[in-house]
Amino acid sequence: MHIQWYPGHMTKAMRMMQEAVKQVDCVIYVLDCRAIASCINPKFDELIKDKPILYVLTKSDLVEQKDVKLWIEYFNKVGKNFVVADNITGRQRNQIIDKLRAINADMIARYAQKGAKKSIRAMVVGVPNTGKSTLINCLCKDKRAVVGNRPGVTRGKQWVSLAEGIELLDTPGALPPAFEDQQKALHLAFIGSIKEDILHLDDLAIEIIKYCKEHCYDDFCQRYKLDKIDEDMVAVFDDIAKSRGYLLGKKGYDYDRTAKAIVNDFKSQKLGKIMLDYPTTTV
Ligand SMILES: Nc1nc2c(ncn2[C@@H]2O[C@H](COP(=O)(O)OP(=O)(O)OP(=O)(O)O)[C@@H](O)[C@H]2O)c(=O)[nH]1
Ligand SMILES: [Mg+2]
Repeated sequence: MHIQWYPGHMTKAMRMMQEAVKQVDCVIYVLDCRAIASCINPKFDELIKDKPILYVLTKSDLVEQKDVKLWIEYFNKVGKNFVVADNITGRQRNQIIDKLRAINADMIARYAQKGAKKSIRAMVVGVPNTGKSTLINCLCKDKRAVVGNRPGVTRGKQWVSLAEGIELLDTPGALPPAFEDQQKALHLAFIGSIKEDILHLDDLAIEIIKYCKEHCYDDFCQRYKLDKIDEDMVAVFDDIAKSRGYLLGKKGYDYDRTAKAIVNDFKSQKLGKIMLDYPTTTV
């Protein structure tokens, strides 16, 4: 399976960010805890290299705490500013605001010396569907930005002001123009950052089976009441369809329904709280 998705609206989004970055003091770089390394877009890194960066690791509720700990150790080791967050509870709101103030401390001090108070302007960037708009809504305690569980929900740019003197710029999710590492592209597909229409559902389901075979064999067997995961992918589809009763009359098994079930189960954590990337690669 080869994944490539770089629609026109992403080129437009990158251009908008190139202009906007000149007007901001810092950047909030949103990474999905399930695939932190895959969410790194080298094009963002280039764009924001001169700005203070706060990494917000979202969707921490979708991974095991012991796994997130490995990333916490990593970020501490390399000395990057970060907050692990879950936008469902929004519990880390004050922590994020404090860190934003901390990374802008020099600028705040410079203005204070002149007796002036300046708001902090932060641009929120990230690959699609990582929770940028949801994070902004958590921070402003309102549903100001539109959210949705699919890539490409935010299209234009949108400024949102917080009472604390912070202004946040929501931006559309953008991917790298090409994926050199298809493993990362696959992980992005698994977390819903790639538009489903360009992925073949059965191919994606096969990749999920292969992943589970290596990383969560027992959970997979238990979910579909299988004794084993067969070497032959068609046989795995047959076994699951049989156990689930996904039949197409006398014509055999319903592979579309089987593929859909596998993909949906994976995305809704029915196959476990899976962290796809471990901190072995440089972020
Ligand atoms: N479980 C969980 N879901 C989250 C979290 N943050 C966001 N979501 C969900 O993730 C989906 C995508 O959220 P958005 O805020 O629209 O993501 P985005 O990064 O703005 O996406 P684009 O605008 O398409 O780039 C939505 O269904 C959110 O409800 C989180 O911390 N935990
Ligand atoms: Mg958005």
